[in-house]
Amino acid sequence: MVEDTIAAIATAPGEAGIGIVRISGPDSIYIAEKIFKSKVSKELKDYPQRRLIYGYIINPYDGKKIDEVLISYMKAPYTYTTEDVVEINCHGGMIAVKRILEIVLKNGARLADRGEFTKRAFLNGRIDLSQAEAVMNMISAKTDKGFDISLNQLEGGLSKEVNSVQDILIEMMAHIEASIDFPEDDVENVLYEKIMEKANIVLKRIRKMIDTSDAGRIIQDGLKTVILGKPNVGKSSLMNAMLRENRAIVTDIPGTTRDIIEEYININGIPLKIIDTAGIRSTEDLVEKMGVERAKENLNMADLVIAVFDVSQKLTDEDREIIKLIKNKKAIVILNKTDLPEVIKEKELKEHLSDKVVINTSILKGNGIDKLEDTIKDMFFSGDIKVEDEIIINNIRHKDLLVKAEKDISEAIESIELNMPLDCIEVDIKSCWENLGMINGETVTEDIIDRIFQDFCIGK
Ligand SMILES: Nc1nc2c(ncn2[C@@H]2O[C@H](COP(=O)(O)OP(=O)(O)OP(=O)(O)O)[C@@H](O)[C@H]2O)c(=O)[nH]1
Ligand SMILES: [Mg+2]
Repeated sequence: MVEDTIAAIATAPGEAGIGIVRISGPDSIYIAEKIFKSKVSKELKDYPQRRLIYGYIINPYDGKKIDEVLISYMKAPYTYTTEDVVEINCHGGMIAVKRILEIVLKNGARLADRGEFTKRAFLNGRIDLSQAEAVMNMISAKTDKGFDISLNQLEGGLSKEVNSVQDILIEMMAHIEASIDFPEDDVENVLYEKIMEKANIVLKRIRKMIDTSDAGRIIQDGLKTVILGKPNVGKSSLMNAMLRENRAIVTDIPGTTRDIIEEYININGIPLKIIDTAGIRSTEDLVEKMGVERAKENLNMADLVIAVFDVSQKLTDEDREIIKLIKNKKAIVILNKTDLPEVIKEKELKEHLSDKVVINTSILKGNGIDKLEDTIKDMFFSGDIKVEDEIIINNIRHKDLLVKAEKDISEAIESIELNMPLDCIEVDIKSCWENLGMINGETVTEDIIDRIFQDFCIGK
């Protein structure tokens, strides 16, 4: 258990109805008693816990009112951190929360580090590491589905699966240990068979989790979609049409967009992180040149490219460069400006783009956008993803560890096939167990824990 008492502003800065200052630790109720004055001249401890109590925060040194508040206190261990917790609901905005935090700190609390409340919940054993990480993913979720996946993890969905796979690994190690200690008790062949069977189950279950990670990442961060094309073909117009607002500047001057513009949209339930880029061309203009470089950099990390061409203009070298750039990418080709007389023929372009879906649009007239949106959905999600009853990996750290665990168990299987000595096999099984343990925090080191919580927001 931690000895000191921490405090932080738990709500986001800015104008709002209320703000919340949260205190956790052994002194939190004592501190609250010093600075709180109820409307009906009772002490804080005269009220039951877990109730909102109306009154004032006062400066205990001069008795001056600091704000009108609703305060509640919750006693250990049934709290977020498992410690005594006090929450002060005060007026929103910058001033009230800051004043209250100051007075709380002056009376014995220490300013909480990032994620320290959740870290305490983890260190005190209320939640495991994957659940703590789920909390952060809920806060940073960009979509409803992303939120639901993390909610499932917070409720222990992922932990349960990881623990259960770990249990199988422990059984395997126990079998091996027993036969090393009492070699005459078990017929070796039977043991190898038994271990093999279990190893295959472990492999299957780890793979099943890994298989969800692409969808999980897309749901969490959005499908990274880069709009690419030479200048003036209608890339920014497309972005605006998909966003249904005039986000990017559109003009008939080639080279209008010079930096990348990123926005989140939801298309048929799929979150898209859509990125408009500077038109690709060789240019002497330094700013535009950097924009073109950025466009190409973004291309490398894209899940999907929407390549836009202008059918009213002849195919140029710039178009050909685009065709080359998207060759090995998941891409949809847009033939835009079909309201104008067609100069590029679809057939001609299709010769270069054998495998790509081609959609005709007139963004100006609003034609073809629906078809584009349907195509995106079909490309990435054939079925609907049900997040309620499925474990979906939406955290890159978890995915990396699962991949390591997969490698360990695959190596164990290989060793079993080769009839390697039991203690060799056990090494891989143990490593697999350890890698899984880093997901739920069982085998994780202090510096990794610190690093994980560094990414949290203040006050959580
Ligand atoms: N006729 C016609 N004009 C269009 C269509 N879509 C876009 N435009 C026009 O084409 C011009 C360029 O559009 P933008 O969206 O700025 O093109 P861009 O590809 O973003 O251009 P850069 O940012 O310079 O690379 C604007 O005048 C648009 O109104 C279309 O379907 N038909
Ligand atoms: Mg543009």
